Amino acid sequence: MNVLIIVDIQNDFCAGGALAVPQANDVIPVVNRLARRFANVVLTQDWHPPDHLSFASAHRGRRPYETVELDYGPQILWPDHCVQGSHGAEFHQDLEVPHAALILRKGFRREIDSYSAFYENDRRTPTGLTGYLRERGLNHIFLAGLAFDFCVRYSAEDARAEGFDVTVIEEACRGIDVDGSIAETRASFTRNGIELVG
Ligand code: VGL
Ligand code: ZN
Repeated sequence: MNVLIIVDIQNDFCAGGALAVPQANDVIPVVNRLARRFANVVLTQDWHPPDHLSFASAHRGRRPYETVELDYGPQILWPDHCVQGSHGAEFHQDLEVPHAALILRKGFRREIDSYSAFYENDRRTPTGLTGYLRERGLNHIFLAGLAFDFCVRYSAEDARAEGFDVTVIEEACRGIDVDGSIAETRASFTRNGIELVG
């Protein structure tokens, strides 16, 4: 059975947001239309405490888009974004998916970022999403949302590694592109048997 996972369509990733993804707002009507074709929909929501270690502001002398070493390996630093309870963390008001059955929040632990909807950035701490999808018999995952080269990418790779069939719908995604990360994402999808359509 199919499930659509809509990744992080939140104010901070849209126009005027703290970590705005170029052309992010263009995907909202595309995603709304797409979602109507799926009986099963999951939304993810980036959801950080105010002093999250993925924020450049949490590291003295560091700037956004620099990379630092954290306990679990390299971490790109971001502008403060998607702070729990803030306007920036809310879903964009034009996102219309009333039948979404689950909202999965991620990145809520101060010490670990979580791009993927399945595992935090230590690649070991599960979010519980695999169990949810398996218990519900949802074995083919379609992905849409923001950002193509971070949260969509890591979610797709982990989903594939967990044994799901994975299709990423490119016209329903937009990327950030840090140092060629969009091209790298496409190459990784090809290598890993992740279908890219649209
Ligand atoms: C994301 C960077 C930081 C994303 C989240 O949703 O792709 N990117 N936090
Ligand atoms: Zn984040």
